[in-house]
Amino acid sequence: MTAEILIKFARKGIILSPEAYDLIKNSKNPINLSSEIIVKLKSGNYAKDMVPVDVSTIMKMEGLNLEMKSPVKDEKPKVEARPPIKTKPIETKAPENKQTGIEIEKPKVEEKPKEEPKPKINPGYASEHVVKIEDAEVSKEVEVKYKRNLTESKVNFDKFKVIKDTSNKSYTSGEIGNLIEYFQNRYKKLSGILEKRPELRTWQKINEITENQTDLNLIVMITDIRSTKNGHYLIEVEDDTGSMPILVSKDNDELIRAARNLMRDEVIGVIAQKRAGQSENQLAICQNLIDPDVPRKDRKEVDFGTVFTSDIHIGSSTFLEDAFVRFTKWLNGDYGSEEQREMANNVKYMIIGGDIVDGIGVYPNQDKELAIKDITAQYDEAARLVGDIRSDIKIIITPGNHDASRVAEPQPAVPEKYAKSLYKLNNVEFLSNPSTVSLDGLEVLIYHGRGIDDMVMGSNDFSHERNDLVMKEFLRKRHLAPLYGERTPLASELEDHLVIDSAPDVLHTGHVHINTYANYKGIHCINSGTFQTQTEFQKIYNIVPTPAEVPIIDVGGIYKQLKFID
Ligand code: D5M
Ligand code: FE
Ligand code: ZN
Repeated sequence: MTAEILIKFARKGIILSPEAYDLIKNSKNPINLSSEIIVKLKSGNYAKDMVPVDVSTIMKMEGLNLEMKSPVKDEKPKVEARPPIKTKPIETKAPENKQTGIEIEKPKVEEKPKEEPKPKINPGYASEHVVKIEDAEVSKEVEVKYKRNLTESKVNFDKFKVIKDTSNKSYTSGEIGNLIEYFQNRYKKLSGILEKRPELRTWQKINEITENQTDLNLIVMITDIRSTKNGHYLIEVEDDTGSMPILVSKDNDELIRAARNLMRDEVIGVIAQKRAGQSENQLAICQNLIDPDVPRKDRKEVDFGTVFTSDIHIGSSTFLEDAFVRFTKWLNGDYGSEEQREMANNVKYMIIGGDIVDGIGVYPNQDKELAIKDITAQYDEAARLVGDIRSDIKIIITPGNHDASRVAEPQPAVPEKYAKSLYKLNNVEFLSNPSTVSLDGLEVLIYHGRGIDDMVMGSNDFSHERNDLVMKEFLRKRHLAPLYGERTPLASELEDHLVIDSAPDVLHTGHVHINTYANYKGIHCINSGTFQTQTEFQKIYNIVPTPAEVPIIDVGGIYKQLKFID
């Protein structure tokens, strides 16, 4: 916990006075309070370099949740510290079992920002691909194939495959042993990927290092990262046989840059040197850091279109129903220029990557912004709107943090009991978050995207706007939530389902409400934005959404972004 708080601040270039640290440590929820303070500092006029914070700075911050721990009963921290992957389970306390029933997310920061959001030009935004769907007259004779309830679909979906769906694969019994197995599994999967890298062909375990050896090739999990007084990084690493410290020297620019984005709990290859005669696990000097990374992929030349959506937030008073109806009309061939209707006619798949509804009780005072205050009624409304889409488009629905699934990831598919009316539509598939599908050979990894929040909080190099950079980092790290249990509650499973087992053709995320596009080694990295305007909660975080823009991988495997709003 101590290290966690200090690292959190250190990463943001904030120095705490010992008194300020004590104040935070003794608060009821130190990790949340730390996040609140960091957010406040980031939205204020503070210098980018080291910011000193003492008790009076904290006291001056309005609206902080500064509740102190009661002296009798200590509050259990939200996330248990990760046990070393080599230890055997002993009498440690079991982590919360997250899989029973629906959980409502804990209240988050409630304060207003001091500054108005500034309009920015976002280089991750795919402006050159944007096509405005025109408000063209469509003649009544236009042929609408397979309109719902009119004609039955004859489209062949034989080549559609679910590659990975974790909905029914929650084995966790909530024992600490599972948490160890979870991390051992993460290590095993990622070391399996790393050991194929030529630089790591001769890798060894920490306990195999001999006294006279100088060159070390290791595959390790990061336990701790600290910057030293002299500007070096000291990384504590472990494998299933032992642990040791590695120094990244400030004099190696390239390595220091790579080390900036290292995250606790990620698995990497380390090439390092130690002095001969120095005992096995003494400090070694880092020569190279190797990410698991993805191989380059060739573009799949598909003969159909796929539309990517997420964060529709049906039930919210800020849901853009008109724009969404324009989108469904376009899909049905009832809207847009002739060429645009032709594009719609080729669409075979539609993905809804989470937050189809706004849910209830997701953040404080959300009910004030709800048009529909009942979760089942929200899914009924979703079924009405989505049910209007022609029935020969296969619709894949995965949950987000606003849906009626457990909040811990991986999230099982939205349960039928809340979404009966959606389940009645025969062209809808419900899958987990994350999940992987093959759309007639086009492999799509769907992930709602809470891991993006963690990466934004965990590194100065990332922001919500440039979530395209975060998606690339996910692919390099081969993991969708590298920072265990920061903001993304992870269920302790026997298998780490957030490891990117195989390189997809498309990585589809949402959650952030900001459309971005990047192509990383031939992989389309797509964030599908939202159909919701800015909420009060997003104002706090200065998140300016890009609503009603729908990315499409069109015939030929070409990326475009369709705009349904002026
Ligand atoms: O997320 C909507 C937006 O709010 C998205 O840009 C992420 C941001 N968000 C959501 N939760 C958090 C937390 N806990 N910290 C920081 N930013 C957050 P939605 O899931 O639709 O509410
Ligand atoms: Fe959302
Ligand atoms: Zn979300």
